[in-house]
Amino acid sequence: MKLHHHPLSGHSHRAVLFLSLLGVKAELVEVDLAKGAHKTPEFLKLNPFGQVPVLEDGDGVVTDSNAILVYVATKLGRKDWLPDEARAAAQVQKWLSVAAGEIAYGPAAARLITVFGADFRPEEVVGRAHRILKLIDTELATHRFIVGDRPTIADVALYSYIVNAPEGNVDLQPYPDVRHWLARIEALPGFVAFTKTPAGLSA
Ligand SMILES: N[C@@H](CCC(=O)N[C@@H](CS)C(=O)NCC(=O)O)C(=O)O
Repeated sequence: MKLHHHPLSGHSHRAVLFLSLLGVKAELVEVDLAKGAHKTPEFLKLNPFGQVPVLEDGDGVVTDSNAILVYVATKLGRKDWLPDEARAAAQVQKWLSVAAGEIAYGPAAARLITVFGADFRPEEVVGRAHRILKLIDTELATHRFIVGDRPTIADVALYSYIVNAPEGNVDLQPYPDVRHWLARIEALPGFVAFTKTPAGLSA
């Protein structure tokens, strides 16, 4: 497998982290976003959205971080990471939606302002980040991972932009259960960290 990624992209980190947790040796290809390498005709053939991450597997191409998590777990038959029992599967899907929704438009967007100069309203995205972090903190008070006592791809999808939320001026101090959960993910065999940037509260 070949993964096109960028080291400061949390969406890319989801895929890098999951491959590493599963012990899958993938070739990592860094896409130079600053130089617009993701908008070249060659890259747009791989992903017409012009975004990382992109996974190539033989003749097949999978785009979108959460789709990559689903693909890799399914291909490797890892029902521990992507359960097929109805209720657990629905729970995993719910949190993947949160990762693509409130997390992308909350802590990820807040970090885009401070790290990449994105033109979002800080009060709006930081407020959204705190609303979802409070809900996640409450959820994690009763179980070790987001869908129970074992990690799933939902934890991987949520992790990257939450751990680096302080870079977007989103303080994690009010969320002790979130901080303990981050530490539990970091203790998993094969864990690889998301690159830190001295920005926001992390400066
Ligand atoms: N829904 C996509 C979003 C991916 C995404 O937003 N990637 C960013 C980097 S974190 C990107 O490539 N941005 C460049 C652009 O949109 O032009 C996913 O989950 O992979």
